[in-house]
Amino acid sequence: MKIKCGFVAIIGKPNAGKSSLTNAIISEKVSIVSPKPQTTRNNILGIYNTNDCQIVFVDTPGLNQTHNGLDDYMQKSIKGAVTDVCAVILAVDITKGLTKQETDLIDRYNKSNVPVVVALTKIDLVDDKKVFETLAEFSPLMDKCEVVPLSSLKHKNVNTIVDVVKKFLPEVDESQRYFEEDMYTDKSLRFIVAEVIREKALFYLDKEIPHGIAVLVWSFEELDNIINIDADIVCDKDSHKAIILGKQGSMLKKIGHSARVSIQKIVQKKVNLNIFIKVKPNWKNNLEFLNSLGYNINEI
Ligand SMILES: Nc1nc2c(ncn2[C@@H]2O[C@H](COP(=O)(O)OP(=O)(O)OP(=O)(O)O)[C@@H](O)[C@H]2O)c(=O)[nH]1
Ligand SMILES: [Mg+2]
Repeated sequence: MKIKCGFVAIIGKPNAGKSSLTNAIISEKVSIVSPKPQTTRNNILGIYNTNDCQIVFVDTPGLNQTHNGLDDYMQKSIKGAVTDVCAVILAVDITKGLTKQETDLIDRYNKSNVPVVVALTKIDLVDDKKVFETLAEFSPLMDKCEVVPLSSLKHKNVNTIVDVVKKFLPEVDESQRYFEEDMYTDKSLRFIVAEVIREKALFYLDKEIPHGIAVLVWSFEELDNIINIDADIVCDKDSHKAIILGKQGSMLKKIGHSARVSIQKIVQKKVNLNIFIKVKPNWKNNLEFLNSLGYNINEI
């Protein structure tokens, strides 16, 4: 049997709703989401499988300036994600509107014959009038891209965007699926657990601290009825360590509790989670450490 099969990159500004859209399409927590920009740090595959197609969505970090080794890696990841894709989904937050950066990108992909589908995200936050006005802003670009207004939160038009990108995929023999049909991401459970801890830390911590941390799961022991997990939250400075710990460990407790609840939902098992805080100055420029986090610097 023939199926539609291929890769589709999801790109856009930080906080545009790329990871939320990935999760909504896949109906699993593939990629972490937070109100803070620059949540996603590497390309994460969300694999959409049906009888007649396999679409490999590549969730990417937000388009941004680079200041250190990690930023560099994040921006290179985006470039890597858009090579050899059948289409690009450009996420545009409707509450922020269309900017020159996005119209330039649409032009650039158009010139390289890469189909662009704009996901106009977060429409649940605006009224219909705003949706129509924003769609009108796209009218000069209508021969260069398709636009799907959607809400990942309310699951509105999420299936529509899947149908739209599907038509850009080649038809191949069923045996040519890139991944097994029951796989929904390329990431290991260990990586997902580390990301969930980081998501909770991003949620509870403020200012520059969320962007200065990394999470390393260094022990993952799955027993019959429980999973024992040991992880480090790594930060840059002693002063950050004190904040992450909180008064009498209260902040770390909050992060640990909500991470454990989320992880238990994913693994459908009881979880014993121990989190430690380590200070590692300048870790964002430490390539060996970045590799140990699962950011495969050498692969891109
Ligand atoms: N109301 C509403 N909020 C949304 C929707 N989609 C995303 N968000 C919120 O927007 C914020 C950013 O969402 P993410 O999915 O993390 O955005 P992202 O583009 O992956 O961000 P980075 O990884 O930082 O580049 C979060 O607070 C989400 O809850 C939506 O459809 N409706
Ligand atoms: Mg993201």
